[in-house]
Amino acid sequence: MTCIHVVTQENRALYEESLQQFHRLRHQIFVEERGWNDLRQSDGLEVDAYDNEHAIYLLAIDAGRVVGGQRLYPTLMPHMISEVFSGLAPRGIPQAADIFEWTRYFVVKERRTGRTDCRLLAAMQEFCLEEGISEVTAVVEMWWLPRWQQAGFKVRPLGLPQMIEGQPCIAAAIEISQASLEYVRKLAGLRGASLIREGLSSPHAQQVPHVAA
Ligand code: A1S
Repeated sequence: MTCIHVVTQENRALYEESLQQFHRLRHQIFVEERGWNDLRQSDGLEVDAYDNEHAIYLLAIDAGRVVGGQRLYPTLMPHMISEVFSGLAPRGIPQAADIFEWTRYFVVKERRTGRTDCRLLAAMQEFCLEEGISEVTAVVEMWWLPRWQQAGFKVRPLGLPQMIEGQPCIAAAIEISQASLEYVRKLAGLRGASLIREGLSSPHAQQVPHVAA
């Protein structure tokens, strides 16, 4: 059975093998499948500047195998929108202790039936609600907008779309709410809380850094 595990600096020692799989899958999916060649690494592991002690991973794991994943990162730290894509948010980049950036979202090919996807979306809402996170920001290709709408997410564009590597992309902020969680939980066929927090003191928020912008 697939479960979504929360992995942070605090419990990563329990998940070294899963994290290795996650980075390898990121390379297979983002570099080899999606063609994001700037991310190519000779060791076949996709690791970037934000894979550090502040990153929080929500990993979909089935019988020891990572089948999907995503990353959250504090916006009070320099992050992808502030450092690379600031032009997509011309009226200001949302940065606060309760706003996290959402990146590196994927489901492995064999699980692309929508179910693992909905579980990952529900996990993101559930984790953020539990941690007092009110919004997540993301840079996405435009096809995410109807997907989020179908998932019941409330989305606030941070600017107009721009072409990035031949694809129209947008920066957006997604509201975290009980209503969104309940909506996507139904789509995922979940009745209640679903996150595994092995080896973590709960809630995690005390470890989330409150760093000056
Ligand atoms: C940053 C993301 C942030 C959120 C953090 O009938 P279809 O096949 O057309 O239905 C598809 C499309 O409508 C759309 N879709 C998926 N990939 C697309 C693409 N590359 N271009 C245009 N539209 C695309 O979603 C529908 C369902 O997709 P799916 O793959 O059949 O199934 P599933 O289970 O919903 O999985 C969706 C995801 C996006 C998770 C999966 O396709 C995936 O992991 N893709 C590779 C990783 C990726 O591109 N991640 C997003 C950027 S990270």
